[in-house]
Amino acid sequence: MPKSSLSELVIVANRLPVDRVVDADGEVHWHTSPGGLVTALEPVIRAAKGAWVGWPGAADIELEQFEVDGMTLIPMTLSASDVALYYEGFSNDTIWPLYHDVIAPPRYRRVWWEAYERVNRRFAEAAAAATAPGGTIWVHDYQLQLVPRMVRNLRPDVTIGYFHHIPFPAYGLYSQLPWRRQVLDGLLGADVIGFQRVADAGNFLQAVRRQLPYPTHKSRVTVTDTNGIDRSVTVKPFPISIDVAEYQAIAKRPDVMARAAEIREELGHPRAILLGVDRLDYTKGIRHRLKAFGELLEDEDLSVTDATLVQVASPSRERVAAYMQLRDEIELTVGRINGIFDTTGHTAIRYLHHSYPRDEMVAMYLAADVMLVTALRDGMNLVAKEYVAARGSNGGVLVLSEFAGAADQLQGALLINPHDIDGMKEAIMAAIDMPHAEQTRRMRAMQRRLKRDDVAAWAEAFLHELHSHVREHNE
Ligand code: GDG
Repeated sequence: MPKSSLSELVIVANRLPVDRVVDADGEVHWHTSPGGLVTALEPVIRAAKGAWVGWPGAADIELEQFEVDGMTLIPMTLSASDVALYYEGFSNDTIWPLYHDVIAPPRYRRVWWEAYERVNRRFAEAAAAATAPGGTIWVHDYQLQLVPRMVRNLRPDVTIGYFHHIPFPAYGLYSQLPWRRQVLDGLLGADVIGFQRVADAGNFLQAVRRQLPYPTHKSRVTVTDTNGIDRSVTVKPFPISIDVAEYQAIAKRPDVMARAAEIREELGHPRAILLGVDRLDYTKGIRHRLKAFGELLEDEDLSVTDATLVQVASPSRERVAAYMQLRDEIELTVGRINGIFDTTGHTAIRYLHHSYPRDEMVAMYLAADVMLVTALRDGMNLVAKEYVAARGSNGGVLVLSEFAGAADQLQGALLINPHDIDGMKEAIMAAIDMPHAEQTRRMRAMQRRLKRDDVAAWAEAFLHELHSHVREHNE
């Protein structure tokens, strides 16, 4: 890259923030995907003439770097074997289950680890080559845990941040990882390491104390680099959020409100619509949710005219065996429950194995009286925050797992332990029966907090910490 086009700020994430769109003439275009991360980072990236290093999402795509909405995108090519070993293997079949409290058994395979190292190195090299002298590199998530150290070795002049979107497990589980020291050392290449929850940061610090000879004090680790020089690393929680104003605005649009009314009508106007929106993932507690709802119908606490559960389960990681098995189990359970309880006019569970446009998701949030977020373990869970933002003054009840990071901020929810099926059943009934005044009181409190702590505030807090860390340690 010519020196003049080097960037002051480079984001490194597994995925580029764009979707590939093929128009009627067969021409390929790239549109920024409307995720919260892009929205939050777009203004900062634009101001810094920033770049984003990532994978376009399909194997063997070779692309030159290109510009979208004032951002330079630097696409990384992954071969079919890289996808199978680094992405589906080590990232999604080793780290993902291990870091989510081994809900599914993690598989430890040396060829996957070797591919993970190899691909992390290529991301690090691309980021190092794109960054201006003294610039900033912000690495995202569990697919790229080795990148901070690799970048530091290549570019000791740059400031490096890392944000971890998923949980960091307790030491007793983390210690299973055959490459536990290498991963900690990879992360400690950063100046600031951000986690979702206080507990995640605590687990990480505990793992460092048990595995590495570096002293820790409060939220600091003193790392001795290979050059013998001591360096301080800050480890802190930065709970991520959503673009609250954007969700509020969509929810107020007449077409979206009309669509919400239409959804209620299509479902036959049950007394209560319950909603679940998740990637089809074993961490999300979809089976536990179905079990609780099925038992409420069986016990005759509810009937299909009282309540319908709409479950959006968007397709995810479909080539990983644990996900194929989960899909079979969920579809079997939904079929059983519907077979027993459906009538010609009403369904117990409307199961939707699709992805929807964001407007349609917001219409569903508006149509739903009760939102069920029953994750067994979840870094944050943005769906919970989106529901709260979209509701405005319409009331509605959020039933939220205490094992989702969002539970730390959304205290007005009915908090549950999803392993306790009886407790979940009670919370669902309490949600359905909650007086409207109490619903709005709880919603308002959550909305106030959410408005203050939106995704822009999150990005600002992280970058502020990163820059003050550097000032403190260079003076
Ligand atoms: C990881 C962590 C952490 C889902 N289906 C559709 C759709 N979605 C959108 C939701 C939401 C996002 O996807 C999912 O975010 P979550 O936070 O709920 O969960 P993960 O995908 O597991 O995300 C998580 C997050 O990273 C951020 O740090 O919170 O803990 O696991 O925005 O609305 N969007 C559309 N159609 C769908 O069918 N348009």
